[in-house]
Amino acid sequence: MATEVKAAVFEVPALTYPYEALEPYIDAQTMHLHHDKHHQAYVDNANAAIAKAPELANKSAEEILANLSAIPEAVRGALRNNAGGHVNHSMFWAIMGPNAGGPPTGPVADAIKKTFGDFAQFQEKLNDAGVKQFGSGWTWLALGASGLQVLSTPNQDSPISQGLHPILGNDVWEHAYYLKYQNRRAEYLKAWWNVVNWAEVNKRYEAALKK
Ligand code: MN3
Repeated sequence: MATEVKAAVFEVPALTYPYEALEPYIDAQTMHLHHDKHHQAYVDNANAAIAKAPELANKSAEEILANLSAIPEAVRGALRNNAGGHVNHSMFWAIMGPNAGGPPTGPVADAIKKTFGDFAQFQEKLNDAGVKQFGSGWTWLALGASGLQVLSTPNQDSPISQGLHPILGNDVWEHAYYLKYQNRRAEYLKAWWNVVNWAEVNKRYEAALKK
């Protein structure tokens, strides 16, 4: 009997903390909808696209995003949006946590200071990029050939597709904040720093330095 080889499929990673753990900055209902419904939809849509292009089944979502021009045109847009959504949100859950926030620690703290002057100037820059991102998107700290940089991207576009390594990112889609903050995106961006897990951000920074 032939062994059935199951194609690799993407899965939503479980949260490592309770849904209510980021209160009062991010409410439990937003976390439930965002993690269980929105992220699941990106994963389902990415898997549906892979099913149409099974030659991609052995590629990681990051590999797909790093070279979108190599992806068959029939599924390129779907994977840009949905593999992007999967990678972006997987990072997002990981870089947040309870009993977090405060000033950065470790090597990323030094790099932020060196690049942006101090933490406050970096926060202002990242928040500003988030406020100015028209419509839906993300605001990022990413590592590139010339060091750290702040950028924003529309929709679920990943800095990976620009040859950058995302270190930290905040979701400025309305689904990330609307239940609690309504139209007040700037207020959400400011509050979000209270849930940043710098230990995890440092892990990503140190991994990116080696790439
Ligand atoms: Mn989102």
